[in-house]
Amino acid sequence: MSDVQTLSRDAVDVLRENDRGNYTVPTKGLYPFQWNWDSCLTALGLWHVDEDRAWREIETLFAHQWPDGMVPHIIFHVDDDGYFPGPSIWATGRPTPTSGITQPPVAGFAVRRLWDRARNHDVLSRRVKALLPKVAAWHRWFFANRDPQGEGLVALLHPWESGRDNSIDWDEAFERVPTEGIAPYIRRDTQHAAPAHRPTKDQYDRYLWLVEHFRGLGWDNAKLHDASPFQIVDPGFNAILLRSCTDLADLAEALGETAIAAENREFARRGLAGMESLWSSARGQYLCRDRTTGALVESASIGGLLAAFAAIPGGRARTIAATIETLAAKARFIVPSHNPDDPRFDARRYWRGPVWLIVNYMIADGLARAGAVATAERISASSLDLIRESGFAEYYDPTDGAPLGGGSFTWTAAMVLEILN
Ligand code: 9YW
Repeated sequence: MSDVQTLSRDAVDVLRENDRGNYTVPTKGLYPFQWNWDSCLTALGLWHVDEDRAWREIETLFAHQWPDGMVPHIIFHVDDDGYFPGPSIWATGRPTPTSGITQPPVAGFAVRRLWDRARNHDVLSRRVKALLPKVAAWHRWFFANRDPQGEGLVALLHPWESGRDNSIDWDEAFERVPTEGIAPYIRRDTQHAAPAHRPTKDQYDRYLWLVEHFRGLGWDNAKLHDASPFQIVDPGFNAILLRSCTDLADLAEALGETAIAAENREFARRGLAGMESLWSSARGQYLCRDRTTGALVESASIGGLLAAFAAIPGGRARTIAATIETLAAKARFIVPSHNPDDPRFDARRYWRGPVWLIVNYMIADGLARAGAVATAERISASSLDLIRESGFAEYYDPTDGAPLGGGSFTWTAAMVLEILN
């Protein structure tokens, strides 16, 4: 068997192991439910195995969309005490329990990519037409609830929304999140994965304070933004949203849904203009903005490189490619989730240094579109090297490639199928 065949076969095995019929768990034990952006990226990998199943992954997610348009970050399809915080802590009152916050809106991108590859558009068009208004409602929800001043960019109200839970980007803002009064709790994640590779207790206390605070407001999205002491405009998150807006607009246009197309085109136009205010020439990348202070966050994380996923100006994309080339001289594997020169960099702790294949995939996709093909290829090659050395882990140490966090990880396997094909 060739190298490519072996990698593909092993990736398909991981997807099968974690398949629960209509959705896929990120990995057994550590994450036993459906996660939002995991599912959308996983659908891309599933397509290589079973096209119908790929669409079903996304349809299942949207079956649990909230009436106001939000698509929650976790759907608790089954009971499982192995994960904390479970449904009783979130207490969102949904028919199938869900969390009360959202995650990077990669669905618009995924749906368009699946459509572009579809073997038979006639068979799929009814199905896709049913999904389009749901994705559009989620995008509308973002701008209505997370951009109250109409800046064109949306804020995260909880680090878990970013998908980059304990990034250095949140450290300063997190100082302002209290911990007093939170209910006693027992973490489960540290029973499945090494505590030194996970967020700290201090961070968990703050994550939970925010959950309890929002729960106290009845999960009313009209109130949460202004009531949150944590409001961060993350360039990576916004780039995913803006890319999804553009992709949804293209798809809607192709299917004759002109109102959805026009609305999403406008979201993308305003957002891309707004992204300029996050650019840092000194660092050769975008930075987060703390909306509570208005200041840029001096933290060179992968969030500012992931911005290349959206249609940013070509010059910005080329600078990001050059920045990634400098990171390649500092770490054996790219792209580290934080710049190794920063004293806060931690090669093994979750989003404070390790490499994540999903982020690699999105950055490489954006750079290739912008013409920075050599860097895009270098990122993809480094991603496959990690798999060959260390298998399908949740994340990897960029200095030595050690596999970290959960094993047999779904979206890592999905990205391998994407890179190989
Ligand atoms: C958690 C499932 C999720 C991802 C996030 C990642 C981690 C931990 O795992 O979150 O408890 O939700 O940070 O991006 O969706 O893979």
